[in-house]
Amino acid sequence: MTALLDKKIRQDFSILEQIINDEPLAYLDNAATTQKPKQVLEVLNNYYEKDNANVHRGVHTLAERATAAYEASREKARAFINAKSTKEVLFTRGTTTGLNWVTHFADEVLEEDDEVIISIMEHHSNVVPWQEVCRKNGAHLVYVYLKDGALDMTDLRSKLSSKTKFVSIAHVSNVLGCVNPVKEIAELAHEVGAYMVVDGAQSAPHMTIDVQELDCDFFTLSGHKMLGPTGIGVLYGREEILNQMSPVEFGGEMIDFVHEQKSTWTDLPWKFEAGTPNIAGAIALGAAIDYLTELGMDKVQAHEHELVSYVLPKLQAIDGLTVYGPQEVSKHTGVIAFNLDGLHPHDVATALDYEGVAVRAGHHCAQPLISHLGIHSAARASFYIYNTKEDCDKLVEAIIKTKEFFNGTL
Ligand code: 7TS
Repeated sequence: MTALLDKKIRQDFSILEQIINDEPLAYLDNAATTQKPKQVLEVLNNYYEKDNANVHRGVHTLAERATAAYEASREKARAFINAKSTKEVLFTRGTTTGLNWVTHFADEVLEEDDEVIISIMEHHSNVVPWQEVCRKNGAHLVYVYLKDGALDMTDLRSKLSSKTKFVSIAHVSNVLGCVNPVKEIAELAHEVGAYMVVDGAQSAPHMTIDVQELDCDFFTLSGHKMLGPTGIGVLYGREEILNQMSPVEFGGEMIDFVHEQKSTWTDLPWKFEAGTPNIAGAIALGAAIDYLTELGMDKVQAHEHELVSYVLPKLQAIDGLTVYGPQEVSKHTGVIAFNLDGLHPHDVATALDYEGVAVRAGHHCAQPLISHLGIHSAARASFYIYNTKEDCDKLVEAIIKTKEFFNGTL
């Protein structure tokens, strides 16, 4: 039992106590979204029951409380990723919004024949906005491919040039489960004068993040993948860049002064937060950050590593089962995508659900990767702080049972 489970954290997640199809639930779809502990739900509820008011405008007590709690969460998010200043921490709807805002900046910077480098393993939210901005500006989207189930750094080096203006890479792949060396890539990107964008949707929930150490220009995360509610996330941007960058949305909250024909913008970070923000979401994200910080991100990572060390060899030993991404335990995070020979992953996921095991099946919003792997889809188990070795055993047993069932009937 790891230090995390000694603290009996499962008691904080009553949703996990459910019986699904006569079986205790093994929730292994954490890369899609994580469950929320009671501490986060209490903060959310408490805000609406006691402090609900709009932020940055009222002088009454509730408005002051709401504003203070909202801005306190920004400070928690700043500390969580070690940004220099809260000016660099923008609240968004999530990673997708964050990456769209970055490509809005790219739209102001890119010129014809410039290049944007991404990898073949990117989530659609780190592909489609770049496709659009490249198409509009006559720039080219250049892909880095794989080696041994992970990013091919030789390929990346060979594609960097003075034409490269942005490099945008997932810190952790939501399919391959590999960790990309984004610090090293940021250094290479900066050598050719390019901006470095890190999609941290699958890393921020699972490891310590230090944007200053990574030396990236932008970093995105989604609150719902790290115990927080949906509809809230963070875009980190280097202050000098955010100062140059135009706001993406216009309206209330983000202005300094509005004249009849033109307006001026307020300071960072509010210049980017037009309209009433997701106040409750931001405050609850702050509670999620408190929860994770109290556990310790090193312990979170160690716990998941222990689960992967336990389950990956068991999965690899199943005849006819292919695990995607790196095969070594040391290189694989708690995202494990797989296929069973001759079985459609949707059938596998449905059969696992009969056993109370929740996994995702499909293209995982990474169609370029899925095509590159020469498959149509995959099943995926993904782990988090509240998962146990019993969950791992349930997964393995349910897969073996599914295999035997289909082999017997096909
Ligand atoms: N980037 C990566 C690497 C992701 O895994 C996801 C979501 C996103 C970006 C987008 O995050 P959002 O919060 O804006 O939606 N990934 C998944 C997944 O793997 N299954 O469901 C959502």
